[in-house]
Amino acid sequence: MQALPLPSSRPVKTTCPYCGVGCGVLAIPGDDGQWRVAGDPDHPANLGKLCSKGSALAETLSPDDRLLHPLIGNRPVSWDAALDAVARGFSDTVKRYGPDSVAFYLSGQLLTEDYYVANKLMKGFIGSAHVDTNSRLCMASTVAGHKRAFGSDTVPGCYEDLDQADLIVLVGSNAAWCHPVLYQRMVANRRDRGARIVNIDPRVTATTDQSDLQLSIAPDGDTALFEGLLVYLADTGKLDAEFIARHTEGFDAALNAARRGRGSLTSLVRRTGLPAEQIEAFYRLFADSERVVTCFSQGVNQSGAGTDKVNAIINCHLATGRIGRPGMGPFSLTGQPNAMGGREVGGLANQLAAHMRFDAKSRDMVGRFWNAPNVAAGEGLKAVEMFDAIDKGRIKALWVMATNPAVSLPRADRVRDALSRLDLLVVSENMAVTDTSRLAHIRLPASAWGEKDGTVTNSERRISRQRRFLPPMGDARPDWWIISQVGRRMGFEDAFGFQNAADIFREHAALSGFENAGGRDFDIGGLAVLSNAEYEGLAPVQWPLRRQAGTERLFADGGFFHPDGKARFVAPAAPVADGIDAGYPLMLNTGRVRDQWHTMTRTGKSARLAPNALEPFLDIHPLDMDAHGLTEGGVAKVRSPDGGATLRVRTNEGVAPGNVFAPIHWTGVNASAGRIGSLVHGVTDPWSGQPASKMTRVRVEPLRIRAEGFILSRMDLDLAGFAAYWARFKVDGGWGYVVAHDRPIAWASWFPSLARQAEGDAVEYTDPAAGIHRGAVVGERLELAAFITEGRHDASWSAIAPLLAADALSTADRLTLLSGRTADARPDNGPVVCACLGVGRLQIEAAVRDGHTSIEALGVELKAGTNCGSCVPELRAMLRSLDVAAT
Ligand SMILES: Nc1nc2c(c(=O)[nH]1)N[C@H]1C(S)=C(S)[C@@H](COP(=O)(O)OP(=O)(O)OC[C@H]3O[C@@H](n4cnc5c(=O)[nH]c(N)nc54)[C@H](O)[C@@H]3O)O[C@H]1N2
Ligand SMILES: Nc1nc2c(c(=O)[nH]1)N[C@H]1C(S)=C(S)[C@@H](COP(=O)(O)OP(=O)(O)OC[C@H]3O[C@@H](n4cnc5c(=O)[nH]c(N)nc54)[C@H](O)[C@@H]3O)O[C@H]1N2
Ligand code: SF4
Ligand SMILES: [Mo]
Repeated sequence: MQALPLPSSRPVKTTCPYCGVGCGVLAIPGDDGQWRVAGDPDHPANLGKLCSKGSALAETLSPDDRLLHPLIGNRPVSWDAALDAVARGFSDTVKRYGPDSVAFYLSGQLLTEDYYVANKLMKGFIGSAHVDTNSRLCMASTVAGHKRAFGSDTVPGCYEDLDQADLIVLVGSNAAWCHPVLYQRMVANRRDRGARIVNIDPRVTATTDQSDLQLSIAPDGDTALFEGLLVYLADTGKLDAEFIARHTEGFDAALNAARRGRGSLTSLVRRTGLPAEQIEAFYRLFADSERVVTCFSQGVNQSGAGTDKVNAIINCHLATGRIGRPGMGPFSLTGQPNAMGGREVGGLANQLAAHMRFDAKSRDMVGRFWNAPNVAAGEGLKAVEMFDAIDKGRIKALWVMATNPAVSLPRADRVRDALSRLDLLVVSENMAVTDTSRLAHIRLPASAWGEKDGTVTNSERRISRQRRFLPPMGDARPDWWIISQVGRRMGFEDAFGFQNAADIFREHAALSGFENAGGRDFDIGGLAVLSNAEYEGLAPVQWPLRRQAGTERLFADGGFFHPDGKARFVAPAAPVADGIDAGYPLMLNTGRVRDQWHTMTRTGKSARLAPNALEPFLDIHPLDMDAHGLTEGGVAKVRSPDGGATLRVRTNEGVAPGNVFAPIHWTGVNASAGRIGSLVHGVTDPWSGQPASKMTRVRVEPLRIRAEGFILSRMDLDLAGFAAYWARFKVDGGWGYVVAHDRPIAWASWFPSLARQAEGDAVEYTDPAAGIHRGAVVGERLELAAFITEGRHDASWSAIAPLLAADALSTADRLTLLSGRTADARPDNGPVVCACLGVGRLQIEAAVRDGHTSIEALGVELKAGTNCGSCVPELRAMLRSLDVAAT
């Protein structure tokens, strides 16, 4: 591998490794050797803005918890030994059982170059197509819907459309939290140009806050709603007859099917769960706004009918010719930073490479281009099928890169069992311990954000460079290097001789343009001639990019990628009725919180991001809470036919009765039983194979709590056996834990055995009559503190957390510690609400009491909400509730 020189004193332009908005980031070196991050004002995706997660990136760069050396079992080994073992393991398995006995499971968090090499090795040289990716859980239904409609997986529009639209329809998207910088662009359009926003989501979310119309739709009611819209557009004369005639096929059939499916208004009301007035209000807005963008995300994709939902939406845009023109079009908001890049290289099991399929012509072409002996004969297994095949012993060796399937796949307990049965599990990771890597035979340390180099493609088809500004941590190496080394050791020296990321990118670009006379949408052939220096300096560009500058929008004048150049209307299948199961009366919806990214391996390292959601929770309507014997702030045991989870109960009137909601971020590493994937059923969409992760039937019952409290610790603790329920969160200087016991606490034995996990002198204060138990382990510094109360807990972890961050413990602090405060009675700001600027709940409450009773006034007084704006809905909710309390 050629080592590129590291930049030293100037800011480095790179991109955020989280969501698909793809914000440009400046990494800025400080005099103290620390790095700061800021939004890149020149990047077209964000024009200098970042959200709370992006702003906290510098806090994730520490060596804590990193995987630093290749490990076989738990034994550190040299790279040579590890790579030989991986290559031998895969070669031997292929020799014994054939190419279909091995698989790769990849991720939209790999860079395009990493992804390209992995796909080439498996599909071209090992000769199996069992390469799938976590994008199967994420964007697969959109890919399938795009291909059915357009003949290609093409996002037609660009971000500027969100600035120029008069109506923005959000379907199954909590953009305020999940695509925050784009959402703020939409909000700015609403404020400055008067654009309307319609939010279609079974839940009231932070995205509802700036919407003109909230449609709290029944789960999976979307297809009916958009079929009804197609009929309405036809009946009110809003069709673009010329566009339909010249550029599409199948309109009449789709409209007839929609008329049959829609039935009466009453049946539409029943199928969508929406009042007739709301449906009509939405239809009128859509019909009367020429410039309309429909953004959709996981509420659409993660469904048993996700592909049909995508097509029902696209149908309405094709029927009105509102596609590929400024301010209009269907717009898939992609999840991961490189969800799009993964699609481009063929990371999905049903794609070959460069948006090609497994037809004879494509296989021949790719085989010649790669000079590959063994191009896979046909499609491979999609994620859920792949893990079934592992479960059944048909796949014997698996390499997982940059994803955590033991947490994020449906039926996650079964996935975990299947992984533990593999002959060979190789995991490439940044982190030392994940639920998946715990089961690995071989662990390979991958370079993390800041250390790696390559490209990503965001939601608007824009390719940007991710640049390194740090040396690799420990023995870490870029994923592309690791895969290439294994390829060479498997006997494919020539095909995997890449020296750097630029070599790979040029080959990828050349393949996209190879024998491509315009028949394939993905063509960046124009970039195949970049020199290393040009690649290094590459400015963000949009594809297609045949010979020169990129293309902002596609399809305004047709030019679709079906052989006849026309788009297709697709009539959705009739919905399958969801049977009520009396044993599992509630419908579990799952999704994200504002400040955490997936399984928290990176955002979980930031103390600033933790307080927004400390624990895994279950949001439930107050009526259901009462009906199922739960209490606000209590703990619920949740069960589905596939598994269980234990979650904190929060009432939420924005969740419809009969539904509950839980976040996806907790794992076996950071909670007692927070893995939501263990509950989720295995239903998948018939076209895309994407799991229906938003709709699982569950039942709930209370966990009876006898004592609860918190622990703060400098070291990560093993709490197995110490509490019925616990969850870990980051604090400066160590970790915090909330804990709850379902039995009376035997403090006299409990605390000493906990204290053994820390080094220092144990001190205790207990008042058994009051049910108060407090203990600490102190040395030079505070090592551990545990506060447990029988009954409902009242002490505040945030009041003494500063002691953990301090390098030394003063005598005065030693004396006051167990009373739950610091000696100087440092103000306790409460849990952080505005993560960007670190403003706490108690500070905000005090400011409101002092008369700062508007968002603007709070912004002036505390700066809260003035950076990314994602906490504004929460500030507004606080203002409302404090206002109610005051009157
Ligand atoms: N903070 C944060 N941001 C992220 C991520 C993260 O982990 N944290 N992850 C990134 C990734 S990979 C992804 S894929 C995106 C996901 O981004 P989103 O899709 O916006 O996020 P989710 O919370 O998964 O789901 C969105 C909404 O779908 C709703 N929903 C559920 N069922 C239905 C239904 O039947 N119909 C409709 N219309 N809506 C429904 C849910 O109530 C939820 O509010 O976020 C990206 N951004
Ligand atoms: N119930 C339910 N389940 C879901 C979802 C849902 O909404 N509901 N959403 C689904 C969706 S959309 C997604 S995208 C998935 C996400 O689920 P996962 O992909 O499983 O979650 P991550 O935590 O992002 O896992 C990424 C892992 O890669 C590591 N990593 C990060 N960067 C690199 C790198 O450069 N190289 C290597 N080798 N490793 C790296 C991280 O430390 C982390 O362990 O979850 C899916 N599962
Ligand atoms: S919106 Fe936030 S998470 Fe997404 S790319 Fe931008 S800074 Fe990163
Ligand atoms: Mo995703």
